[in-house]
Order: sequence, then C-alpha cells, then structure tokens
Amino acid sequence: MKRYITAAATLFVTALSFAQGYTNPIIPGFNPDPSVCRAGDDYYLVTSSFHYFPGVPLYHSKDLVNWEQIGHVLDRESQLALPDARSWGGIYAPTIRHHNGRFYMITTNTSSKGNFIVTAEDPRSGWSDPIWVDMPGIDPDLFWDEDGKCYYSGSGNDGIIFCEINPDTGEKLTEPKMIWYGTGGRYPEAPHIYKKDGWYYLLIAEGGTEFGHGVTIARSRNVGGPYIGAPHNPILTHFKQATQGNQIQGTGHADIIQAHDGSWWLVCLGFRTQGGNHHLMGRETFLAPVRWDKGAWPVVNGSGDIALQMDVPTLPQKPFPKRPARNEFESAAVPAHPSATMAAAGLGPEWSWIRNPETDRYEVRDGALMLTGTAADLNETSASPTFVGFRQQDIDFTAETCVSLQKGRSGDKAGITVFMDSGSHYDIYLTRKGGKNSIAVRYAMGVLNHIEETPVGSGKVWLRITGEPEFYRLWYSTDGKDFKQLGLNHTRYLSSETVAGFTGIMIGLWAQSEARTTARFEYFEYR
Ligand code: 6LW
Repeated sequence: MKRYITAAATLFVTALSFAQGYTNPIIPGFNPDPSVCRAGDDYYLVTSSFHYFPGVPLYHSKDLVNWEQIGHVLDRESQLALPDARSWGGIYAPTIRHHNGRFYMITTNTSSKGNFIVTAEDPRSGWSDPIWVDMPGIDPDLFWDEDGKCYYSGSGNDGIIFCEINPDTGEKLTEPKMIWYGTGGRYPEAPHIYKKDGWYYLLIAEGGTEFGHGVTIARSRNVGGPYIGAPHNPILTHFKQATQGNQIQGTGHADIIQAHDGSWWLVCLGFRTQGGNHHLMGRETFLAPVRWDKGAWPVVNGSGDIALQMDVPTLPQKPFPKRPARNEFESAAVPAHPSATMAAAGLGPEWSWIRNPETDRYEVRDGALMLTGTAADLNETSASPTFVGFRQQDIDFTAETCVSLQKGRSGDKAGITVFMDSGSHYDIYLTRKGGKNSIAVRYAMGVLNHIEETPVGSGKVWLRITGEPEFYRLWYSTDGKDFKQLGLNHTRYLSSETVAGFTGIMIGLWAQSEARTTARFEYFEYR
C-alpha cells in the first residue's frame, strides 16, 4: 500500500513540476538572432531589426518564458541612421551583456559604419550613442574573462574572428585572428563565448539561416583557442530525419544563459512553416532547456531539437498582462516604458517605422491615429513611407482598422497592408480619384503590381485583412458590420522562401499623398 502511495505522490509531484511547461516560440513574429542576459532575477533579450526603426527590440522577463517588450535599444537617429538602408539592411544580430552593473549591447549597422557598442546603467532609460568598433563582418559578441579582460568575436571571412577589445572605447587591444571555422557548414557565424569549469566554450551557428541551420560548439583551455568542436555537433538542428514534419524549422543562431536558480537555457531563432514549406512571420525566438554537467558539453533539450509545446519544468512563471487586442489610440493605451520616439507618436513599443521616419507625420489626436502621407509609396526602396507596422504573430489572425481621408486629393491612399518588403506586400486601401472614393486591393509581387478598384461613397471605411495558412484575404465594409471580401491571394508569394530576406510580415497602417493629406485611423485591432 505504502508503495502505491509513494508512486501516486511521485506522479503527482511530477505532474506538478511538468505542469508549468511552455509554448514556443516564446517571442512570436519576426524576432531573429536572440541574445539574452541576466541582472539578478531580471532577464533582458534583444533581437535584430534590420531597416525598421526604432532598432533592436528590447524584451524583459522574470522567467525566460514570458516576455514583455519594454522598448528598443536604439531609439534615436544618432544611434541608428538608416537613410538609405535597403530592405533587410540596417541592424543585424545584437549581443546583450550585463557586466559590473552596466549593460552592453553590440551589433552591426550594415547600412552605416558597421559594428558598434551602446551602454546603459538602466536598460529602460536610455542607451548611449554608438562607440564604433573597427572590425569587419557581422554578429559581434563581447565576453569578459574573470581577469576583467574583454574579448570581441564576430563572423568574418568564413570563420570566427577574435581580438581583445576595450569595450568603453571600442579600441582593439590585440591583432584580430581567426579562432574557429566551424564543422564545415556554410556561414559559420553568430559566436558567443562562455567560461565554465575552466573551459572556454565557443557557440556558433552554421548552415545558413534556412532549413539547414544549426548550432555547433567548440571549447578550449585558452580564450584565444585552439578550439576543438564537440563530438556530438550540431547540438541543435532541425535538419535531420527526427524533425521531419516538425512545424519548427531552421533552428540556429543561439545564446546560452544560466538562470538565477542555476538551470541552463538556450534561446535561438527558428521559423514556423505554413502552407507547405513556406514561412511568413520571419525567424522567431524559441527557448530550450540545456543540461550542462560539470566539465561536460551542453546538451540541448535532450535530443538537440525543440517543439511547439515544451513539457519541461521552468522557473516559476510570472506572466505579463496581455496587451489589449484593440488599440483605440488613446494616450492611456501607451505602455509604461515605451521607447521615447514611438511614445511621442502615441504608439506602444510594438510599433515600427520603415527607416528613419519623418516624425511630424504621425500623431495621435482625438482618439485617432493621424497619418500624413508622404510621396513615398510602400514600394519605395530608400525613403521612409508613412507607415507604422506591427509584427504578424499568428498564422491565423484578423487585423482591422477604420479609415477616412481628410480633404482627400486625387491619388491619395490610406489603408492596411501585409508587408514583407517594398516589392512584396498585399494592401487594401481607400483611395481618391476625380473627387470620388474607391477601395483598392494591390498585390505587389516583385515586378508585378496588380491593382483592383471598386467605388465606394464618401466617408469612412472599415478595412480588414485575415490570415490563414495558405491565404491572405482582404475585406472592406462601409458600415463596420457587413464585410465584403475584395481580395484573396496566396501567402506563399510573400514568404521568405519566395521573397528571400531576413525579415517577416509586418501588418501596417500607411498613407501616401503628394499633397500631404492626413488619413484618420480610428483603431487598430489584431486578433
Ligand atoms: C545574422 C546571421 C544570421 O546576422 O542571419 O541566422 C543574419 N543568422 O547570424 C541576419 O539575421
């Protein structure tokens, strides 16, 4: 009898500790190249932002599972100039570290002077201007040894490049040298160095950021190498038979962290396929437990792969309240710690602009978002069109707004879009021609630009885009109740596999006007 009671109690305890679990991705929507650091029991995570502004989304967590965006690291033009950034130029992979009470973030502006560091005492209240680092390549990392010396590593010339650095001035203190070429996968990149049990570990990504991506690791007794790869590399990849049919693919570009309870975790990028082998939401941030015994190599989630549903014990979970699905554009909707520039426009930190915006074209007034159109269209490859976007986070969704044109002139446009890049987006918008209003649907697919228009009366219109695995549908209504489907197109023409690139779909509100016409958006809803 006692045996049964013990067995039942064990089952109960196991069920309790497993009950926590979590769902991957932990940060959905385009959030690639995650890097994470800990300050006490607070965790901060950053991801790549490319040609979007502000740059480097900054997330905060108490448990590594639940994250809230508290702003951006780069929220002013003196930190992030993107005037001519092409689609998916700009900011590549960041690394965030906390050392001696100071936060350091190092990244690359591929459309400007390359690698740079910014620092902050408090990550919520403003980061310094850039300290430029004269090193070639991308994916920079900072590692502090126990003696206080700081080392830079990055990807350059088909291998991992390394030198000692002064992180406060950006000065190189030793001659750069190559320390590892990986295990033979293409694009060895994304290095992070850690020290554990007298070993220096060098974690990198290989295989390219598509289906063949993976994470490998090497170690050395000396920080400068020689580094010897782990026998069971890659320690994480979905490029194998065991993950055939797994919706998550392309796992790689990772960072490892020890939590405040001593447990080890890995954050990485991956993508969720839909409608066959396509992905639309870019590369998202995933979490996996790591077993890292003394003197041993780290093992990621037992088998080196990850699932959408992770039935593993976690830190005690402390979720954040969900952001309301509907943004009424009241100033009260602005979260507590928005990035400064977005807050000026009355928008929360989840909103982004394309390149450096003309901020006077964005205003929240009388419970509405007022967007003043620029001549630049969404197809523009260098200027900043009037656009604010929000990452698509779910394969199935509904996004909706209500818009009117204030004193519209011929050619004015205002609407909603699913936007992959300047050559790849589907839009539904209100437009004006010869004093009359129409609703238009546009499919921009490379050199193809197909537009269909249908006349409507004057006044406001409701616009809606719905997403599902195979299709986007574009809808409008003249009374906010009865929606008519005006457009339908395959998701796959906007996918990363079709379009290429490093970003994911942004759901955007936008306006275009040669005459500075203002469009009034009454709400934005994402379900
Ligand atoms: C990033 C590189 C990569 O710098 O893609 O997946 C590049 N890895 O490491 C852009 O995200």
